[in-house]
Amino acid sequence: LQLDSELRDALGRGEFRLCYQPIVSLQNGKIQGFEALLRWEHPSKGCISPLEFLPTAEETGLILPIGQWVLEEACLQAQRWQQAFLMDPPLTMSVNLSASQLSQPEFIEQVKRVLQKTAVVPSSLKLELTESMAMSDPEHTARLLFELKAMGIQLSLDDFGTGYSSLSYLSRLPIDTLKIDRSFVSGLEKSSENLRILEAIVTLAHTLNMEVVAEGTETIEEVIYLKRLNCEYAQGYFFFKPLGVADAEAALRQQL
Ligand code: G
Ligand code: G
Ligand code: MN
Ligand code: NA
Repeated sequence: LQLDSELRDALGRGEFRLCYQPIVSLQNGKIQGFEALLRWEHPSKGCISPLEFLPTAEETGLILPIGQWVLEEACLQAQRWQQAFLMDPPLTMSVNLSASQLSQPEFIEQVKRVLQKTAVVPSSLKLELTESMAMSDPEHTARLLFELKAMGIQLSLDDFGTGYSSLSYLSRLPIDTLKIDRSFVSGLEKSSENLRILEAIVTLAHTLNMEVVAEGTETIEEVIYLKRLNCEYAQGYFFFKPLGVADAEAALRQQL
């Protein structure tokens, strides 16, 4: 499999696209925003998940131009939707970052350029990083996150609960949102242990003035528990799968 050489050409050939998974308010059931999820439409192999090509993209450094493309495309889409669907607050767009993007010296400049070029409201862009990314170079990451925050951008900690972050360090980072990993959410109604962990994470987040997104919400039972725990948002197949642009627009139109 010539993954790396094919990956190199994929960007130029326009083979990448983004799916958008709605993030839903548990208070009113409305779409608060989307998470942009990368897809590779391979000419012969069909749709390839990022799980399959991100490791190669990281190794080869191709993640940098790909990540830049993702950021720009997601911001463009967010700006279009904000114009077409007036919401208060404006709908958010969450974008996953990779470790190498964060360690790139030009990262802040690139984000600034994308914000200018796309004219998206900075506070509606949410950048997602994982605990391990935050922990790998704590001082550098902290400085970077405060700079992004000063630009008005929101920050989310992805897959929360699966990493090894230091809570004292985390509490000093300007994170707006904890995204609870789906391993704690799925089967919530059948696992009193998961339920207690979830309750503890929500309490922790609220103590630190963070909001909570429950990932991988698949059943009505999970939704009922999450509401009871005062979790603000949910994302998952119970509400929506990752959607193409047309389906995402149909979902937005439905709630007008
Ligand atoms: O889209 P899916 O749910 O299959 O995503 C699989 C994994 O790929 C997830 O861990 C997700 O965070 C990651 N991922 C999806 N899109 C992007 C992206 O644009 N950039 C990075 N770095 N990771 C992504
Ligand atoms: O790591 P990250 O949280 O960014 O990854 C998001 C991934 O989770 C995407 O690959 C998306 O397709 C997947 N996903 C979204 N909702 C659900 C769900 O309800 N159940 C499961 N199993 N996966 C989901
Ligand atoms: Mn994510
Ligand atoms: Na996640």
